[in-house]
Amino acid sequence: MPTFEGRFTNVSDLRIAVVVARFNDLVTSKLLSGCLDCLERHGIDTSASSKQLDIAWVPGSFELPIVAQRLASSANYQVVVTLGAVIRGDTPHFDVVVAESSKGISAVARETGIPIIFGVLTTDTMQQALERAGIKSNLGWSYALQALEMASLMTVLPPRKLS
Ligand code: INI
Repeated sequence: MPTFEGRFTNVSDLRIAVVVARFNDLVTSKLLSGCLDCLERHGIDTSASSKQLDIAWVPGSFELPIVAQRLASSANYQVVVTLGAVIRGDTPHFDVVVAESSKGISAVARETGIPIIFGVLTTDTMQQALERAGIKSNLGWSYALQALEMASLMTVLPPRKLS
């Protein structure tokens, strides 16, 4: 009985795209910093001339799925990380933005077969979002780890034969 697990090593051929929402960029830029720090410490070249990492900025979390879809379907990346922050207190249409973003991101992953990491913070207050983006811990770091794990796991799973 095989057990399939992702690893965090052998990253030299890995190509990753990160899509970041500019809305609440006080939070999302910190998530991005945490994400890049983790990738760099696991051996990914995060320099400006990197061939392993591309970053795309979108206006808000609502736009994450369409850009994740374009990047995932390019066949240039083994995993895509999406980063956003939707804050209930400041957002009358919080539920709409969160639902569209989360449903869209999971649909893209299933459609393309490329793992898309859901790195969208959904909190009641800006304070809670900042706590998760560096004041207490930085979830950007965790999203990067999940990306490495999923990219690796997909290489050891049986190939998709049915569409
Ligand atoms: N986008 C976010 O990422 N977070 C939010 O909290 C937010 N609020 O508050 O509305 C938000 N709105 C913008 C939305 O994602 C789209 O960019 C916009 O509706 C244009 O399509």
